[in-house]
Amino acid sequence: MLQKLNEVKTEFDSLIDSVSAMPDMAQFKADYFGKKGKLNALMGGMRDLSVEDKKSFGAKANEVKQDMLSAIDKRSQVIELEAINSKLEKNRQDISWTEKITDRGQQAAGLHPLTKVTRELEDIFLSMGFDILDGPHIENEYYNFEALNIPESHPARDMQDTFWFKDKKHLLRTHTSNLQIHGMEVKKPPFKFVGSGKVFRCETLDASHEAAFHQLEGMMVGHDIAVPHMIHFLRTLLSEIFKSELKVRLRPGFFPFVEPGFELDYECLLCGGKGCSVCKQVGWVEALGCGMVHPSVLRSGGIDPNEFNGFAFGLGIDRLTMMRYHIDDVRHLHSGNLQFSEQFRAY
Ligand code: FA5
Repeated sequence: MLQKLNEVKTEFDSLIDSVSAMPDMAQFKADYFGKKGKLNALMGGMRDLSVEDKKSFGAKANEVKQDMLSAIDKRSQVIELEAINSKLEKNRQDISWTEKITDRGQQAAGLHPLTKVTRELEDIFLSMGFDILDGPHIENEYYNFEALNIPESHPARDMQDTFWFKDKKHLLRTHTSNLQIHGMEVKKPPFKFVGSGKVFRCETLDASHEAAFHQLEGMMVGHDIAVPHMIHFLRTLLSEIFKSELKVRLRPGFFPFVEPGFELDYECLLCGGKGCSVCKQVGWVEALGCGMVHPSVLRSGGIDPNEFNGFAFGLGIDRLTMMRYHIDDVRHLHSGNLQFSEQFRAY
């Protein structure tokens, strides 16, 4: 019996390393340990042994059994590891292209010229003690028109071609003047703030007109504020931005939310005032609208016009950026063309 046990063990040892897949291992295990397995068959023969021999054979058989089981475990682990490795090998991905990307050289990112100018404008106003506010692009009639002294039937509503939502109550703001109302709702006078962002108009596009462009709104409310205060702030702003005196002219302008109202033009820096497509051959470019805040607008903001007054202005950031960097068409700014934007990285 012992000899047979040794033979079974020797055969087991010589075969186990040739088992190379888990289903085969299950069969191999059953060949020895299954009901009709070789080890079970041997155990069956124990019936004929003396008690003494039964004991010693039983102990030996158990020892061999444990050895075989742990050999099966070990071999199974190897088979599973090999299966994982071969799967990985089959699914190997070539990611050497990532090295090729870095080989092309990494380019430093840069800010868009509009972002640069907006940040400069905000810094200038911060240094003059203004706060910075933000407001929604999607507005209702009240903030964009009504509270700004533009009632429903007012012809001024047609001055800015509006993108309306289907509900006919919401719109894409046509100017940043909505910030005046939002600002007055959260601030107690005296105050001064600016806020900038995108505005939208259903415009015919040309070198100086975009349908989605940027404005910076400013508002200052307090006691005894007069037009010269407003001119002082706007002059300071322009000379800081252009780092030199710029030829400007102020002319009367109509906006229902200011009285008196003005428009400020600067000499076209692209043609030096001679006339070009940006200034429509007149030598001047419309930079901003401004004026003394209309009493009914102050009232919309809960401010008593008998006690407080102030000025407001709305500046076109795109056109200012064009003058600043000598860009001859506003549409370049919105083209998303990297060759265009990259020129400004160094500025
Ligand atoms: C307004 O939008 C008034 N809300 C400005 C204002 C604010 C007046 C506070 C008084 C008090 P206007 O439509 O003129 O005004 O636009 C202001 C500036 O935005 C213009 O001077 C111009 O520089 C710029 N702008 C206007 N339309 C366009 C356009 N289609 N593309 C690029 N810039 C534009």
